[in-house]
Amino acid sequence: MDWLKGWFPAVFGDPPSNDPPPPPKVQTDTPWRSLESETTSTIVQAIEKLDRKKTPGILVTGPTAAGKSSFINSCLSVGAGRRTAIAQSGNAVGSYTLEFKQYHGSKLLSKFRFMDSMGIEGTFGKGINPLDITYLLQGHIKSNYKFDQDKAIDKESKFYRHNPKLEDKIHCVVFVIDAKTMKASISQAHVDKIKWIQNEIKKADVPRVIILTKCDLLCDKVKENADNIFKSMKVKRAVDTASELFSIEKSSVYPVINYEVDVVLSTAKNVPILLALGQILGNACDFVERAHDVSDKACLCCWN
Ligand SMILES: Nc1nc2c(ncn2[C@@H]2O[C@H](COP(=O)(O)OP(=O)(O)OP(=O)(O)O)[C@@H](O)[C@H]2O)c(=O)[nH]1
Ligand SMILES: [Mg+2]
Repeated sequence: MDWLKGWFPAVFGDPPSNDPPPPPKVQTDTPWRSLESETTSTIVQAIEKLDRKKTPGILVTGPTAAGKSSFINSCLSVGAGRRTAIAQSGNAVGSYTLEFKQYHGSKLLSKFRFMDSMGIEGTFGKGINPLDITYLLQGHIKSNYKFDQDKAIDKESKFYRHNPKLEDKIHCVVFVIDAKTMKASISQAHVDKIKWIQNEIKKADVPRVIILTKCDLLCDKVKENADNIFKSMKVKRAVDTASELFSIEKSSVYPVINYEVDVVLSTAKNVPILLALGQILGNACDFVERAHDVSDKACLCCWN
């Protein structure tokens, strides 16, 4: 009977195939994130129009070595229109950044403050103390404070600010995650710690954005040509995973390639960074606006 199947596949159906399933698609022809109306100049114009009342503050946090300091440098570079590398980045055992540092943007980013912090680690008692993040949110920690992994800031410390003003607080939190090692290197304990921190941020009603760095290391096509970032299926899948892992909408997850060894800026790297900046800065300004409304309508003393 088997020979009949070969002659009449329509009746007997196709014989089962032993071929392996096709590999997942590497790249799409049209970008999976629509950039139709988002050109460099429209994003820049939108950023220029933002109201910078009370120097909006952006806290950059996330796991150790994810590219937090590099992301700050990338943003400051795009804002200034030239390469700057003020935030120290590099590799170390544990976090390379040990102190709380505040950087003021220039030109496009004038009045915005970017704050760098020690990395979050999966092990208990290692990396930034999660409670310090809650103090940072409320503006209680002053610049140059050296984080203590064993305990949160002491209220007696000269770096503790007792009466933070609105301009000392955080108005948007940026979580930086390494796109390549996101799933492999984040243990459940690490995810739980990050989720606890994210919950504190939610409680404080501060907006969150996720940045996926190192997309060049995640996908060869992106490494070959940074323009492929929104066509790469690997990058798209990383966005989906981050959205699920950290319970945040996909539209708040931004893949980028940080400026590292480059000495000049390129449009291909600028566009994803600018897209992210558009949302981060917009969120921060909205938060300041809301805080103003609250202080106008209700308790003035809360916001100083
Ligand atoms: N290829 C590539 N390397 C990156 C990217 N972003 C950061 N790096 C590299 O990753 C390493 C760590 O970057 P940092 O910016 O210091 O990371 P961090 O999150 O500030 O690290 P800690 O301060 O130690 O918590 C450095 O060697 C960077 O050059 C990226 O988008 N692509
Ligand atoms: Mg750092």
